Amino acid sequence: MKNQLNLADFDFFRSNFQQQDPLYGYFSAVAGQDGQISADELQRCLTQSGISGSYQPFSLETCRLMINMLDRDLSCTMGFNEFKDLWQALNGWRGTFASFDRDQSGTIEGRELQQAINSMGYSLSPQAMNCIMKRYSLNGRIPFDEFVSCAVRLRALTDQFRRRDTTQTGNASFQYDDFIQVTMSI
Ligand SMILES: [Ca+2]
Ligand SMILES: [Ca+2]
Repeated sequence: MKNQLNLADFDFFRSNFQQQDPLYGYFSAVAGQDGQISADELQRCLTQSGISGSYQPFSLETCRLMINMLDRDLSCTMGFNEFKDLWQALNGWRGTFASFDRDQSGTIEGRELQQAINSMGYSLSPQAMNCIMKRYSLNGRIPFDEFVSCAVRLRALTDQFRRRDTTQTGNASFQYDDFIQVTMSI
């Protein structure tokens, strides 16, 4: 009689566990045979899932960003665990967006953005907030998909920065090539 689990048992349990996850059926239907979600599959699935509600669907560019941000195994596609992380993050951002869209215009404006960003744990100067408004708003209004795009980049850039800010003082030094790699891939 075996009293120790071997790796094959572990894989069996893990895949059983995944199959019981309600998101898994959905994930595998979207991912198809290769078991990975690409940017265009993600776009289709997010549009069909209705996660953006009455807001405009996500652009392919935003979908690509979302995959890059969570692509821990650097496959350029999204596996099940990465998809679960995304699902959780998206629900969080949708909640933040809805709760800070105080006038219920379906878009986030200047002061609402400041509060939303603070609530996500970032503290940015008015100049940085201005840059974000300029980059993501149309006539001073930020729609949901742009808001998600902004949240994705802010999170990914902050992660990259913190990894290099070894003394945790808000200062990091980048080599030129490293800086280009970080900013061009996000
Ligand atoms: Ca991946
Ligand atoms: Ca609003």
